[in-house]
Amino acid sequence: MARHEDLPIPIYSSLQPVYGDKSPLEEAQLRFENLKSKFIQSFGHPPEVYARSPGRVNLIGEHIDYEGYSVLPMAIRQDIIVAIRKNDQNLLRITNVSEKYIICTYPADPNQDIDLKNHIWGHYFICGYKGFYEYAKSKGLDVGVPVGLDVIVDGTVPTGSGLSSSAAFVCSATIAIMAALNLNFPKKEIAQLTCECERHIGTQSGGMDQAISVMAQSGFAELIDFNPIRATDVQLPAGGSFVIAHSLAESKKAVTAATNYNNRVVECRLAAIVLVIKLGMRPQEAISKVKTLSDVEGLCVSFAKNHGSSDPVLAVKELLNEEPYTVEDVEKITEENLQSMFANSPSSLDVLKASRHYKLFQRASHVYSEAKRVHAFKDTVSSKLSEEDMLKKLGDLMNESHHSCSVLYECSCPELEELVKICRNNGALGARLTGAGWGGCAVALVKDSSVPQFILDLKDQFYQSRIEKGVISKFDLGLYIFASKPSNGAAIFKF
Ligand code: NG1
Repeated sequence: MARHEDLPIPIYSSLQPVYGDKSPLEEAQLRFENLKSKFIQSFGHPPEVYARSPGRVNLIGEHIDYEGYSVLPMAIRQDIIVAIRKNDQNLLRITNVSEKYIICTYPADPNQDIDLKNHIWGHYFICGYKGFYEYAKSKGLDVGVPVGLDVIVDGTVPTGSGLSSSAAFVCSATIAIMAALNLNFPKKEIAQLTCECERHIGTQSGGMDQAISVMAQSGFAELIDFNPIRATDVQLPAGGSFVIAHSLAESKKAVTAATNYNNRVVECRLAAIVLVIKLGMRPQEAISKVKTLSDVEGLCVSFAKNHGSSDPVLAVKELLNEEPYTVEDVEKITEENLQSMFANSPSSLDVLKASRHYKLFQRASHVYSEAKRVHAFKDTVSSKLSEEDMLKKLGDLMNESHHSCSVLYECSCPELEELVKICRNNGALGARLTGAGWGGCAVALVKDSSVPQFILDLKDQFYQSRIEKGVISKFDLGLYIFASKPSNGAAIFKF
């Protein structure tokens, strides 16, 4: 049987296979009807085809996808739907059902530059448009002259929440563009191509979000491996639920890339290069060959073995300084100017402009230990432990992951720390930030039977004061805290 990543995106003529029945189906029917009528209002004709892609919650494996390590997310039911139709105006006209989002118009030109200094929501559609034509060119596909498109978007994934609204949008946009041209490809290719699409927004995105959004299977979390991309179904234990709770601090990943997300990508690369030089590789060779910490893990493990361990963190402890490295410290070891080392990557040069110190020891320790926790999580789920012990062990791994993200990777924030603590104080078996961090959501593992009380306790202890201050309305609470079971991946609808 073909693995599901080898299959194309499913095409359905009804909503039921994706949205199930009862209220989720009714809610989806309303959204699609609304999308269609707004499309007709805006463009004077109905859409030809629709694509949807879900957000995700990462259960474990944070900030390691871009280092080549496996991660373990699941899709959530919140998604982004794109309705689309070709036009003969040579324009990309992108609208949203919510009036919060301005109408964006771009030329139908895949070679246009995206104005990164001016973050507009429609840019994410252009990421998909550019990426699709680059992919077609690299494959030698004849897709004709670039087409104009009329587009309307409806999203339920909260933005800036660590639930990957950006990837859900880039994936649904790219799949809609393909569907408008009657094209479809194996999911693993779409996962790779949409990851590359999103890099047009200026973050050095790792690929987890696009992979799970495209390849998710209802009822399963997925172990996502990279190089090549693969998804393996992971059946989560019955009796436990994952509750997602928003810290109400918005994580502006694209805007803060130079000091946060991309900064960590650069620090990991420097850590990998310094480690491998300390292990004996010539600096020039290290710079040209080594991109990620996973590239040098084998050498770190050999080093550890000579010291009676198999843990690459031992090499980090022995070979890297705990004190932050200055630019001069790194350049002395690498015998190369950092500006020239990253000359081909404008977003990395922005990192160098914004930062004079690099915490190589801390970042590498996080990455190697987090990579191990992902496999420990997967092994625990498939072990013969009793359900009680299994849930406890999974919770412990989530707590360890949060500690590492917070202390070593420094991607938490005060609101997330408060929220995670409240989750644990109210019976969560484990709780951690999820996604890039610096705001956004926490995910807590809670016994099924305790979920309703847990949500009430969080409401009292975290959200009530924020409702009173007017940060959120009590009527919107369901958008900020909810339990989630693993949902379906991307789909195309032709009615
Ligand atoms: P968010 O910001 O939660 O969508 C980001 C990256 C992931 C991964 C996580 C951290 C994008 C689109 N996503 O997720 O690839 O690196 O941070 O684990 O950049």
